[in-house]
Formats: sequence, structure tokens, C-alpha cells
Amino acid sequence: MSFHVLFFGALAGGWRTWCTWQHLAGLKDSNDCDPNPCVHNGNCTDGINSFTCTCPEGYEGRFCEKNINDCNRMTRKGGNVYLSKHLCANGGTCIDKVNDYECYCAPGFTGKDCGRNIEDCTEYSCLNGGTCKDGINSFSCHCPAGYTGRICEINSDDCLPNPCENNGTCIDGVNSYSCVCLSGYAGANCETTYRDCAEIYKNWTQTSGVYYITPQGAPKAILVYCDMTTAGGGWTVFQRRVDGAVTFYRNWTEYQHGFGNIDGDYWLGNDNIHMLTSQGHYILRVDLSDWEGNSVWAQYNNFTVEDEEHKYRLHLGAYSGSAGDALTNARPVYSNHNNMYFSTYDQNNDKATRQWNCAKRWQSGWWYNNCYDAHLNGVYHHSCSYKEWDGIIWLQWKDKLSLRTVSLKMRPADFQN
Ligand SMILES: [Ca+2]
Ligand SMILES: [Ca+2]
Ligand SMILES: [Ca+2]
Ligand SMILES: [Ca+2]
Repeated sequence: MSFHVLFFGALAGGWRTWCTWQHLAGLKDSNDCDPNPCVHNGNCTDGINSFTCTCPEGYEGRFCEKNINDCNRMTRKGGNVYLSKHLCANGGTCIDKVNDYECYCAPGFTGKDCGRNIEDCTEYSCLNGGTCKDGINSFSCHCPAGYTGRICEINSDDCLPNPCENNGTCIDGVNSYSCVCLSGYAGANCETTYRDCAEIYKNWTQTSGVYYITPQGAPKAILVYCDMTTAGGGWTVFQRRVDGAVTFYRNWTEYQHGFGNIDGDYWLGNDNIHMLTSQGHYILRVDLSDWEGNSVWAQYNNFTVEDEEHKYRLHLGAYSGSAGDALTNARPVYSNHNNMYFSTYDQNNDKATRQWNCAKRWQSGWWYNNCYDAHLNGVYHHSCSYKEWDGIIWLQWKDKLSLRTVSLKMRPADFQN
């Protein structure tokens, strides 16, 4: 009995297994991999009424239909899982590919992950020796002294504000400048002035010509002709007659301020002559020539001319020279000019014994006495024709004949060339 029960028990269990097998066999399970349900070349494994897709790298999903987003790839480090931070760095845009990704980099970056800053500096980026520093899609220049601008292209203007004094012209350099000085000025900034032609001779040039000088007390520089050759040079010429182009029949104010052409016939002006002779001990030199080509000279020590208040009174010391002394040792019948006041036709300060206005009578401005032995501002005659007093006269040389050229000049008594 017991065996019987056991048998049937065993039989019952076996039956069920068998039945299951019989049942499945009876359905004849088909190949679920035919046709291959796996896309993207996934490998299909048939199961009982099922299949399994083994996907190639880059795909997932039941049918391998899903392209894994490689832009959100998780990486594993030290037991932590996180989204890779290095995918498309520096603002690059990630495009998913099959088992791959591609980065479209922001401007200025390159590399698989846009991690590399493109070098924007070339040897031509910065001019004039500037140093280039790479930036993001840009560069900056560190400029050497004297240059500015984005690429050091601008030579900064060292002439602003103008460092040159006395109307000197500034020439911009590289982190430097140079001044082109007006005649009569010198020094790096044209700051040096000269009080007379003797200083120009000693400190600047020994070439005769027109220069600016600034006598002590002068409100501004004045143009003069410097005679740098006669008797050692250094002469400040304050009167000159060479061609008669300028009339010397002028009024008080004109003689006060000066007139004429500085490179021809001119009178420097009584105020200027006064300022010049007030600077120290000056000597006066007179150079004369006649119409036959002869020339003579005269010099006087202690030459001074007083100011306007004292009517530009003339003072002269000892004479020397070859012309004869027509200014201080005049024959008594005529005139000694030493200590005389200046006269013009509109301001008569002469000592004429007749009822004359010497300046008007002889058409000149001069240190008249009664009226003259020397008359160097007289009318210019263009020939040697005898004029009997009228003209440019130096009585002690040519008597009453008018001369061809004359110049009056001064120089410090202690001048040494
Ligand atoms: Ca199957
Ligand atoms: Ca992908
Ligand atoms: Ca760069
Ligand atoms: Ca410059």
C-alpha cells in the first residue's frame, strides 16, 4: 500500500514535469530571433517565446534601438559616479555620436574636449617690441615705454604738452622728444637765452647772421644781426646802412622801438640799445666804407645810452681806431656828440645855436649837438656825389662826403674770442 502511494506520488510529480514538457513541445517554440528584432547589428539570442539583444557599444535598449547619450557619460572614480565634467569644456557644445561625441568649441578653444586655448599671439601681434599675452580668442599687448595702443602701434606724443620753451618746435621721438629752437635759444628745451651776440659767439655759434637775443629786462626776445667776424666777432649790431632801402627819417616813437630790415638797413631801437648797454661795460664800434672801396673803423670804451626819461643820452669813453674821432673829439666849431640827448624831428633835444631843428634839417634821428661831426643816420645817397653835409657823414674821415656803408655795434669790454 505504502509503495503504491509512493509510486503514484512519484508518478504524479513526474507526470507534471512531463506534461509541461509535452505542452511546450506541443506548441513547438519558434525562433524569436527570426527575423532579428535587434537593430544596429545587435546580436539576438532566442529564448522561449522571447529573445535577448546583445547591443554593440554605444547602443542599449531591448532592441538596441537606443543610442546611448555619450554627452552625459557617467564616469566612475574612487567609487563615485558622476557626469564627466570634461566633456566639451569652456562652453563647448556636445553632439552625441555612436559610442562617441563631438564638441563644437566656443571661439578661441580647440581640442577633443575644447580644453585647449588657441594661441592667438603671433610674432606680428604686437608692434614695436610689445610683449603678447594670449587671451580667449584675443590677445593683449604689453607695450614698451613710448608706445601705446592695442597693438603698441601708437607712438605716444611726447610733445604734449609742448616741452619746448620760447616757441621752440617739438619733434616727437620714441619715449623722447627734441626741440628745434628759434634762433637765439638753446638747450634741450630751448630754455637758454642769450643777452647779446657775444654770448651767442661764446656759447653757441661763431657764424654771422640774424639771431634772437634777450637783453636783461627785455619783455621778450628781439632779433638782431650778429657780426661774428669783424675784429674777433661777438658784436651786436644796432644800426646798419647797406643799400638805402629803408628811410631813417623817422619820429621819436619809431626810433624808440626800432625799424627797418634786420638783414639789411635797420635801427634796433633806443629802448633796446639802452637795455643792452645797461647790462655791463660795453664798447661801441663804428665801421665805415666809402664809394671807392675804402673802409675804416672807430671804437669807444664805456658806451652807454640812457633810458627814455633821460632822452636816450649818449655816453662814450676813450677813442681808438682808424677813422678819426668824430664822436668825442670833434673840432670846437662843430659838435661833440658825447653826453648829447637823442633828437628826432618831433622831439628836438639838440644844442643847435641857430634856430634849427637838426633832426628836421638833416632828416634823421641822432644824438645831435650843433648839429654834428658824425651823422650816421643821415639820408642815404646812392653815389659818391658831393652833398655838402647832407648824408651819412663822418667828418674826420671823409669830411662832408656821404658814405656808402655804416654799421654801429657793441660788445662787452671784457669779450675774448
Ligand atoms: Ca524562441
Ligand atoms: Ca551615443
Ligand atoms: Ca587664445
Ligand atoms: Ca613719442
